[in-house]
Amino acid sequence: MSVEQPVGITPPRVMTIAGTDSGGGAGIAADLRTFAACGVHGCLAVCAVTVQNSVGVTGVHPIPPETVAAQIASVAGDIGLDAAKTGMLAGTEIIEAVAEACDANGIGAGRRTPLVIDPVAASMHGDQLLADSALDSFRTLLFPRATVVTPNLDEVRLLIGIDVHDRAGQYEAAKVLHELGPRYVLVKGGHLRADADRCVDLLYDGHAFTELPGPRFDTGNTHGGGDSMAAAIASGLARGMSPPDAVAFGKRYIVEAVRHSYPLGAGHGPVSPLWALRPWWTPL
Ligand code: PXL
Repeated sequence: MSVEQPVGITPPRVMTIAGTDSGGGAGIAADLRTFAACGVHGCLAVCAVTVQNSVGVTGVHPIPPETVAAQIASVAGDIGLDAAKTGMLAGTEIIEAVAEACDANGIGAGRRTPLVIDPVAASMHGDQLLADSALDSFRTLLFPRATVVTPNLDEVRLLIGIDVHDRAGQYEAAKVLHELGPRYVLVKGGHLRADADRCVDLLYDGHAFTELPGPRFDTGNTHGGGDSMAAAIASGLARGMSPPDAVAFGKRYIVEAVRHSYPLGAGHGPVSPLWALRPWWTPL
């Protein structure tokens, strides 16, 4: 008998720079499950700890900005990163620290490590996850560094003051957001009431628009959906896909995650980032 050799090889490495959700539905919990489902190794820089369940958020505790930056530098300097994404960043000081850490560690559009910015501002209950004063830092410090930004329509309204009610509004918002500097803008259509039976996301690269249609599911269990989609896009980028291919990959992924969403607690349940997991614990 000899000892066996393990068979693992290093997967693509992706970092989420985001907040925790004690209910395990959104934020870093969703991102790490998405990374696992997309075949990449997930690393994390915790920016805030939230106290929340399926009904709402009752506490937000930001991490010191220098600790956020140190997590990024520590991982980038040793493990290396093939993509990164941001989620809940809580406030201006953390956004500044993240922008500086991205520059110092080769993260951002045109650099070694592509960057997906999900401009998280509020939970689906309307609980604030970003200080109002931080919106400007998002626009000026993070958008110009982004490979892809992935706002939903609430975030579009907060960021650029455009209330989108129809497809034409989605196009207009994409153009205005692109002027803030990201390589690609994905204006998600999940909150568009005009689309009763489908959900059309719109990708814009400054020249061409691509509509990504998908089904709409009759469910309130979409907690963590935006996080998972951005994490899947970052995973696609880490796997070497072009941004349009990574966004299409993310769309395919999130449709299934919402199809498999489930009730949890008395409020909004989560999407299921691990929908693709084969249940190895049941008999084949
Ligand atoms: O889904 C947005 C989001 C991101 N990050 C954290 C959250 C939420 C929504 O509740 O709690 C930590």
